[in-house]
Amino acid sequence: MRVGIIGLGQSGKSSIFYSMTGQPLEPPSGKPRRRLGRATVPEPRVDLVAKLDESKKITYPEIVFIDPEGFPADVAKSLSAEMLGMVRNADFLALVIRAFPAPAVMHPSGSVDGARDIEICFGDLIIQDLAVLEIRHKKVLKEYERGKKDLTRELKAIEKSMALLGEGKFLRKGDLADIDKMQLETYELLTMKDGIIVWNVDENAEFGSGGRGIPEDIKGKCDEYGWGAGAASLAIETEIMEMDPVDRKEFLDDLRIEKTIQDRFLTAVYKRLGLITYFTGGPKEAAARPIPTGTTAFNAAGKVHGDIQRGFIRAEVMSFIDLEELGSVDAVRKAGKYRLEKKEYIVQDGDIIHFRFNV
Ligand SMILES: Nc1nc2c(ncn2[C@@H]2O[C@H](COP(=O)(O)OP(=O)(O)OP(=O)(O)O)[C@@H](O)[C@H]2O)c(=O)[nH]1
Ligand SMILES: [Mg+2]
Repeated sequence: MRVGIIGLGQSGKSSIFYSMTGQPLEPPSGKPRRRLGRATVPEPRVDLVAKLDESKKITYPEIVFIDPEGFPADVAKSLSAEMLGMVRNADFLALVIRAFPAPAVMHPSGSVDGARDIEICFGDLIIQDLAVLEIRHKKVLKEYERGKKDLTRELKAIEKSMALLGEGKFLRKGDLADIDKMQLETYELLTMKDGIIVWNVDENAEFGSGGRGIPEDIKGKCDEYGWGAGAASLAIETEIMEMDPVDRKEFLDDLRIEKTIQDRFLTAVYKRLGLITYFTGGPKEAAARPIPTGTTAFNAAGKVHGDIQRGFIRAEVMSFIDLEELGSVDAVRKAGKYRLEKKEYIVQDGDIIHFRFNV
């Protein structure tokens, strides 16, 4: 799972990247580049799975963050094609919007106006998708006119999408049929992706909407485009990262912050992408594996290893709740709660699966 961070110059992109991955801010390299970092999702259930299986290694779910870096701040008044290219293969976008005044930090547009910046950034996502679709349209049309009539659907999907973008709509919110969306799947269109606006507020702001909260109209705007929105002070979050755990707890209590941006953000990504977690265990490794809701046992197997999918026989499944309650795999078996499932079985959150396969 990959999350692409985007935003205007000096909006707080590298600050949130630091809060999520622990990779500190670096002096600007002067050249645009992609920084990659990993965040581990807290998942205490895998600890119990590992304990019962005496696994040597525990693997927690991970989310990779992409921080496009090195764009000269004074020209980053909009999202450049180069920056957006760096997050094209992300599954989810985080758009950082500056709402903190801090006169010492320059704003590429000269003034702090979050609503304006969202307008600009959403517009840039639309422009980039239009550019991609225009190129595709030319190519597909040419082949279609040469007689490749099986391209009719794809051509229609492209044209419909271009019209929607032309009206200023995001493709995820436009009335594209599923079949059209399928035609465009490989294009990695930005406005098809889900995302969240991170409203980066002043560290001294008061609580509530317009202060340390997210203004109602901004929230409304995000709804309209099918995105989520949340407020955070990335300056405070950066400070939290630098503390040892004991001080951290006290600091959070003092500021009446219940959860850090890391907790909040990772939970939100899971929810919005409809991810659930299942587990595999064994003496070598116990792993928590995120998958989209509705994934079959067969496809889940494929994510562990191609061989396991190819040679799939059955999935042995028990649920984490039963294991926790009954205390051992044997007890789960005795209670008749250890099941054998076929390829088509839809994996549930908390399933502990042992794949039987033969290659
Ligand atoms: N006062 C204040 N400063 C902040 C806040 N968030 C970020 N900053 C500062 O703003 C500057 C830019 O933050 P970065 O996280 O580097 O922003 P960026 O979007 O990665 O910047 P570029 O990569 O240069 O486009 C840094 O000096 C931060 O310390 C905030 O909430 N309050
Ligand atoms: Mg940066």
